[in-house]
Amino acid sequence: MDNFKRIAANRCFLDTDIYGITGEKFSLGRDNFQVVKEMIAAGIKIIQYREKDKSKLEKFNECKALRELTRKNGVTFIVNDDVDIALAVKADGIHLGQEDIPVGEVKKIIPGNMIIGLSTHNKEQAREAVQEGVDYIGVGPMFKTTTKKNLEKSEGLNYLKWVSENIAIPHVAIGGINESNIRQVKEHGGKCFAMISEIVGSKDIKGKVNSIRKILSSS
Ligand code: TZP
Ligand code: MG
Repeated sequence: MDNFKRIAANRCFLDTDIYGITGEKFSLGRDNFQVVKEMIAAGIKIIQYREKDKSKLEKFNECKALRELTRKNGVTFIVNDDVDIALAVKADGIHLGQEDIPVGEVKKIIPGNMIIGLSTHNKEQAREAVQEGVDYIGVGPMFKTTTKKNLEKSEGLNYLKWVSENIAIPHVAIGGINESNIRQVKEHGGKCFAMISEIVGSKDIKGKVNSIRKILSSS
């Protein structure tokens, strides 16, 4: 099955606007379940569970509940880092970083229809990701952000432009994207935009998503 078919088969909406990612400490006191409910109500169709400081059990319990919620609402659910949790809750996909278990090894233990996303920060990593057969790549960071510790170096917008012109698999721009710079990201080839703080840190998630969508549709 090729990437696009696999993504379609998994009801994965990478060609449409916003890729939501959790981050409870940026969520203004709301828990991940509440925030994901609000993201879904705002029409976000792909959501990644990402928590760096919680125990395995906490992450598993949250993912179990979020898997149910996303399934009921036809939303694609991706788990960051933890392949075991992705498998246990039957997530639609797993998102890996350059320092996680290698893609080839992960492929040996996940079902063939599970989506694999891989974060990339430069051309070499993007080319390698294609070779390894991932379904989509994360591209970034676009801008400086304090949301991620040990932020990688990247040529940001220029790297995204190169990806959009040279890499055939779907890509998701990430890192410091907000309402004021998203137009620029789109102008550099961005098609799908991952955001943590701009979405989860918004009091009115639906209002925020609507105004981002207005910008995207007018540019
Ligand atoms: N990978 C590169 S930057 C980043 C991740 C997970 C953090 C994105 O968070 P924000 O708040 O949208 O800048
Ligand atoms: Mg990781």
